[in-house]
Amino acid sequence: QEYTALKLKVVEWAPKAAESLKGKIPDGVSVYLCPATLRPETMYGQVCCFVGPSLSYGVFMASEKEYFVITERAARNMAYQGIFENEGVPEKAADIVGSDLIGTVVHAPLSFHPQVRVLPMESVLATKGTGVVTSVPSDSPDDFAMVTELAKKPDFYGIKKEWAELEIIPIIQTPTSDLLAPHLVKKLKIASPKDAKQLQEAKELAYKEGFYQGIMKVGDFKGEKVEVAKPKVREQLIQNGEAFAYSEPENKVVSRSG
Ligand code: ZZB
Repeated sequence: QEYTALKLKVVEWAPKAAESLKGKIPDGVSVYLCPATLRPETMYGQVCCFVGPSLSYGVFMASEKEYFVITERAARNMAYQGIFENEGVPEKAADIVGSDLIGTVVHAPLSFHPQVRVLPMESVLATKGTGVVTSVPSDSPDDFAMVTELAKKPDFYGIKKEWAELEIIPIIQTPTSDLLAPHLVKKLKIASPKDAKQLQEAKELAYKEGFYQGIMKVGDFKGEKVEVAKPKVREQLIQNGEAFAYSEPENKVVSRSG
């Protein structure tokens, strides 16, 4: 699976993160949360960045001046792929649990909302991507369901309501809608992030319709087909040093028949 890993630079740590990282990261370095995405063309619509609250993350040295917050598993893959200056074994500066990252302010490249918050999402898998997920509720049904839930129960999730209420701006026009994810969530009567089966269906529909029938509504490739714009946006992000290519082996499914 070939992902685009985005670099969301930390602007301000949440108090718990600041406390737990104190003295562990050199002064003057940039620290980034690095979500892995298959939809670089949707980055204009980022409204927050999800971490799994109970997942373990590390702060890994990518170069002398840049550190990445990702899972240990992703760091090992990256070290192996030559993404880090030191090839081989990743160098970890600190450990941090997802819940301590919540509330951290990061800079989201290309987004209409240049600064977004780190928010919790229980369904983030430790075994996929980097364990960090950037949220685009206009085009990802999972993300729309989650931000809706967070805005409904901010106290339960230990966040401020306004962190989950950034405006959802249309990014891609398709024959059915310019806000495909909210449209599908409504159409399939998805009530919460727990409706996993319908969310899976909505995701598949959104991928297909977005990719084959979508037209960019915003950005440098406005008016172009998503199919055509996707690699161009990706290349632009990489050229600007705001993203990098990250691939991971397909998860092996253990066959019953051996
Ligand atoms: C931004 C984005 C915008 C995404 C969109 C999707 C969509 P998939 O689809 O299952 O193969 N993701 C990445 N890592 C994780 C993780 N560890 N746990 C849970 N979700 C994760 O996985 C790829 C997508 O799943 C990624 O692309 C990421 O969300 C999320 F408009 O990034 B995406 C219709 C989907 N639209």
